Amino acid sequence: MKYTIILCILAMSLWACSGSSNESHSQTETTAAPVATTPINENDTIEIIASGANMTEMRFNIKTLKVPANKILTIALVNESTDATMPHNIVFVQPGTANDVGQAGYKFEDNGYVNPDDINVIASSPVVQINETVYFQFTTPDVGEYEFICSYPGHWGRMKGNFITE
Ligand SMILES: [Cu+2]
Repeated sequence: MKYTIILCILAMSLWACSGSSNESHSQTETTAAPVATTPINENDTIEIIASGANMTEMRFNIKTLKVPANKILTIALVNESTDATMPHNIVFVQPGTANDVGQAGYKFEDNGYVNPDDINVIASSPVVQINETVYFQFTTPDVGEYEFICSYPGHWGRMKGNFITE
């Protein structure tokens, strides 16, 4: 009787082990899946998630945002960070200007860390605090390959990606 129970427990833990390893395997695949969003229709809202509890973990959940050119786009920027020192924004900029816009941003806290006169800024979101979501809308530029960053001080080097309109 005891043996049977032990065998049962053994069998169950083996099954549980293989089950959980399968789970983590598929989870890894999900994380590694292509991060580009597919083209969207006008009036769709694109959700972009910023996360990470510190300066090395902070990230956007997408590396490439691909959308139609010259359309009104609504972005929902979600801040899933759990650390209050991690506010974020998202700033869409002209090609090759991510570093310049990012570096200039820290002087403009009152304008969400974006220089209001910066001609390289296409659009920028308000700053979103942790556990909050901000929505903002803008018209996408002509067909091209642009960039996006978080211009919160110290973030733009890590939090950046490609913004493609087609
Ligand atoms: Cu940020």
